[in-house]
Amino acid sequence: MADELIPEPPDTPAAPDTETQETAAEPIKTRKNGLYPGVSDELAQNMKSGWADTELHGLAPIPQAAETAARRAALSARFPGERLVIPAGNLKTRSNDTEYPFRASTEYVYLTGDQTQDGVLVLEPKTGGHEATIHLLPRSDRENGEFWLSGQGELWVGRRHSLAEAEQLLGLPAKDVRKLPAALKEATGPVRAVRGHDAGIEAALTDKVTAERDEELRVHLSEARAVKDAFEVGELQKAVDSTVRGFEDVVKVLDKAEATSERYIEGTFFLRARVEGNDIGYGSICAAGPHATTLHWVRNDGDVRSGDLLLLDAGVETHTLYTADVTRTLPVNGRYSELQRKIYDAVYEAQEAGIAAVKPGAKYRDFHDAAQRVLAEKLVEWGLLEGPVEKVLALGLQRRWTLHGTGHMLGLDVHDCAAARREAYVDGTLEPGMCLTVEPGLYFQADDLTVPEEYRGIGVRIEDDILVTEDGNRNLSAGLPRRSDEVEAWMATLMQS
Ligand SMILES: [Mn+2]
Repeated sequence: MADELIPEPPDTPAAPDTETQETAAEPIKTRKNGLYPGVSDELAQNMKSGWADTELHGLAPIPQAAETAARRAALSARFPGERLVIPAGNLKTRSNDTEYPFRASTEYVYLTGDQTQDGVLVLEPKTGGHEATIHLLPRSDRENGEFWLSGQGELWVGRRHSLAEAEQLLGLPAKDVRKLPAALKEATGPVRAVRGHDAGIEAALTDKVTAERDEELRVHLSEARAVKDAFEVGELQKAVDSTVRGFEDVVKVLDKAEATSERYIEGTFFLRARVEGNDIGYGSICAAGPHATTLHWVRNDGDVRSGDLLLLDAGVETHTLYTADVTRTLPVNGRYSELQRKIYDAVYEAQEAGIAAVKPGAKYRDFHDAAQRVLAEKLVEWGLLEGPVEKVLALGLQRRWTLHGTGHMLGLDVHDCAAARREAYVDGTLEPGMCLTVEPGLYFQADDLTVPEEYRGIGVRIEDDILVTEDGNRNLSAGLPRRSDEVEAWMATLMQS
């Protein structure tokens, strides 16, 4: 997915989510209106008992338990003597009493490996460091009817882990999150919280925190994620491998997409994402024909026509919430036209130059500059811009058609590490373990009168996920062909079967 990071890096924090959220501390809504018009004392009494003890014992810790402990230790060392509060977030209303699928905050997942809604990680300062505790909703109470009368009761939404089970899985002491807001209100001493996820927790801390200090916490957690550990690299490879299969799925059904619309492509990729992973990591961009020139085309409701290009930008998110971010621009009928190939090959050449510039010790900007130079050269060569190339690059004139930065960090977030300081990211230096996308593109809008008519409505982007290694880089998405002739051969095999 294209990001605006270069040449306009983010230097202002994203607006916090202001959506009103129900907090875990508030009384739980019951479904007595309509669904449960009345509950007799006899039924209420009956529902309290007759349930087996399903407590699980001897659970193995999650695979990344050692890594999450190391990340908490690094966080503890950065903010000694301060209470640190990292919420998972709450359900968000879609409409009336339906909610969007829950996705825990990246900071919380990074530090705990847990994905439970309403969870909160607290690092409590102690001499010599911190004690980390996870605060979660316990199993539903059967005595007071919460189990079956509350909309968030386990009978409605499914069994939760008990606090004792969560302790075994996560390697952390677990407490009842419903008691946390009151405890945070009473506690004294310096506090920092990650904002934007849990309004109830923020309300409990409102007179104890400042925006500047909370932002330092967010920035630290963003920068800490830049270098991936071995577990994370493995998850990113899984995400990419599933994404490769999702692209193959799409090529196999291009005839069905032609008979219907871009929606068929979106649905086909999502099937792979949901079967093999948790979800898609971002809204799939399934852009056929001139839609390819709209950078974030996610309406995906247009026609798919033979002779046009399909720009597919999509990524599977794993069960641990790491996402791939891959783009291929494919001829719908399996063969690039002469002009499509000329533009595609230019973008390919730019991407090759960009990937070659990804290595430890290189400046982060180098791969962007390398790719932009190739694209500027092509635009001058084709007569769309007047040379010399140096002048074009100095004035940024190529950007009318290159539009976006050439890549971004990738991880738990598709645009990972977005809160990092400039000097740690856009103005920083590549290190082994960093993972980033290289995704140059050329986009000729359908109404662009400055290019020959035949260029109009053509958009090409090629995007791969590149890991910085000790001696250079590794293309995690090398399983998908990129060169135009290889793309055609790969498509021919899939379209025959
Ligand atoms: Mn991207």
